[in-house]
Amino acid sequence: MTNSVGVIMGSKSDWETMQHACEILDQLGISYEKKVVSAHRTPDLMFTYAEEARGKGLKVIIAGAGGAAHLPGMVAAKTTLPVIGVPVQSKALSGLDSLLSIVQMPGGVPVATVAIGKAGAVNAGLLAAQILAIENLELARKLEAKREATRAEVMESSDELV
Ligand code: RP5
Repeated sequence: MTNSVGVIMGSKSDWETMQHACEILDQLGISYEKKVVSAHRTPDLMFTYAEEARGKGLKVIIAGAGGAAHLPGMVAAKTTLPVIGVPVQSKALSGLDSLLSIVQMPGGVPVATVAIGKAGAVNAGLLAAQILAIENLELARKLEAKREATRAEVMESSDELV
């Protein structure tokens, strides 16, 4: 089966964050692959991955990294697939370093940057799904149902206030 989304991360230590993107993809029945690809430790693998991504059927790449987080931007430089960058919360600077190194791309090479940490990973999964849903009505309906479930949950939480 061809995977639609490539979820990559700079280190195994990023999985704690990136698993939340994968959980969303699982919930929506989206096929994906997950892999550790490091901009600094495995640069050749990173370039090969980005160059081969479209050819193997991927439609969106979610790339998470922390610290000097070059992975999303470098992958974006080598593919025209949409790349969503997840800033992983670093220990030294709480992810501000990750956020700034991912979001401040030069004009011409976009990375759709989401929030630091778990919220960002969740939104990366959802954003990838919304991109795929442009041409997939069944997936669009699943996303609408998910929004409706969230809405109902929030309405119920009001009743629990004492
Ligand atoms: C980055 O360095 C990774 O994305 C990770 O967030 C950070 C630390 O990596 P480890 O030292 O935990 O492998 O490349």
